[in-house]
Amino acid sequence: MREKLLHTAQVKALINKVAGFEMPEGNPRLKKIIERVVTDLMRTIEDFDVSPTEFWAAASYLEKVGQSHEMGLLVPGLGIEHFLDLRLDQEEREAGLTGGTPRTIEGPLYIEGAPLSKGEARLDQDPETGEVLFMDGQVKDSHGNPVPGAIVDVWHANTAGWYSHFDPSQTPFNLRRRIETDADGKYKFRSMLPKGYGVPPDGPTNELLAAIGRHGKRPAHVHFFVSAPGYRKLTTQINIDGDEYLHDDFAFATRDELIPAITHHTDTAEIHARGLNEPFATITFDFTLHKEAADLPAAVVERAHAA
Ligand code: MBD
Ligand code: FE
Repeated sequence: MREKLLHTAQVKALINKVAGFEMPEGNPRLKKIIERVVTDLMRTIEDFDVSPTEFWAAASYLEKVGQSHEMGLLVPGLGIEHFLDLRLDQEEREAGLTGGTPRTIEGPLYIEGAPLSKGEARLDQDPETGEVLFMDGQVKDSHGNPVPGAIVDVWHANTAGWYSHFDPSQTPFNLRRRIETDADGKYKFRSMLPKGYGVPPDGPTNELLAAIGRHGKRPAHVHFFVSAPGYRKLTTQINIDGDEYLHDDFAFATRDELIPAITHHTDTAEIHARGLNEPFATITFDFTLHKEAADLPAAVVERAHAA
């Protein structure tokens, strides 16, 4: 067995300097985190006998992830965004907060400032072929009382699996709306049933996933931020039941409570009553929000958004 360099005084001294421990300035917590990350990286290099050529391939890889703006894909793909959710869940549980609609990851494709309307909205503004979706529900507090004036901020992919803003073929804010709940805490919208998303096939996220035998597909889903004054902001998604990737999401966002029943309506009279000529789908889904309270982790996650 070769001696582990990491255990030598020389490398310990090196890491000590690297992390800034010898300087009075700087953030002490950050120094400890840098020490840990650098140590773990050196341990990985040593344990797996990573060659300099391999190491520089990894460094260029990360540079490419940044240049391709795919950090927001790599993070969920490696399960880290879901892990951050699990930690918030754990902190809330420890504070005695249970029940309510489960959170799940935001993902990288939210855009601020979608059109706001009261009670209802139509999300699809670009012409598409697919199945019309009517979704409705109620925002409630943990006692089941309606929360009027809540904002349901909803966004999803089109029938080809692409999101407006990131897909230049769609008009701004297509399939993105904010809906304020009515006096009964209710919201409803009309849209088109989305298709599942796949990471860009030629991008660095897919490159890594393929290299470890994985895919970059998500089941069809609809994203939500639900917020109301005095309540904890809920970041969540619903999945479209029946999708082949429902329990094989590259981003690990599926949760059993987030797969509402979907009804496909084929009755001609029902179709005509909706002013349609083709079968359509309906989903009803209620959101339960927790009251904001002291000693809870921040429910609002600050992160950079494309704009
Ligand atoms: C998405 O639509 C998404 O929601 C996530 C988490 C990652 C990539 C694309
Ligand atoms: Fe998404």
